[in-house]
Amino acid sequence: MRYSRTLSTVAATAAVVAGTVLLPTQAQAVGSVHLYKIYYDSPGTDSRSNASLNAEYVQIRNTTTRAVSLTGWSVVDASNHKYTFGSYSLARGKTVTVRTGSGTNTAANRYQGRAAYVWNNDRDKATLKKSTGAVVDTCSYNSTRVDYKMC
Ligand SMILES: [Ca+2]
Ligand SMILES: [Ca+2]
Repeated sequence: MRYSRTLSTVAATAAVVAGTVLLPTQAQAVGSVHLYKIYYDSPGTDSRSNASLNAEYVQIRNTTTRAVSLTGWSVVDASNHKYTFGSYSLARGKTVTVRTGSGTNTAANRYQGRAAYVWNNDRDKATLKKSTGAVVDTCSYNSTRVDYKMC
């Protein structure tokens, strides 16, 4: 028992060392910034109240190991309604919620400041673009049976 425990301790130590050594290489290859969820039919009657508008949102997640600047990035719908991020950095492992209505921007919530809905209740398509216009991700849905889409 003592011998095998020593061996496993050595193995575990070696794994930790190997992991540490490999981490910088892996960090660049693992994860992405992507569309995560679209909540397109806000709960209840679509009254266009600010609360209802803000219950409609699109989420973007950063699964990389580094903060990613989204400054100048945009999200557009199928009709080319466009939201462009101002100065903003999405921390590693975090999700940002881009709400349709008005509000005060925070790290977790950004506001499009619209008076009408963006995400159609039946079908639509979100496209996430870099400031260069390069497409990072897309997410489509075509259903009225559910109120949101996990991308
Ligand atoms: Ca609704
Ligand atoms: Ca739309």
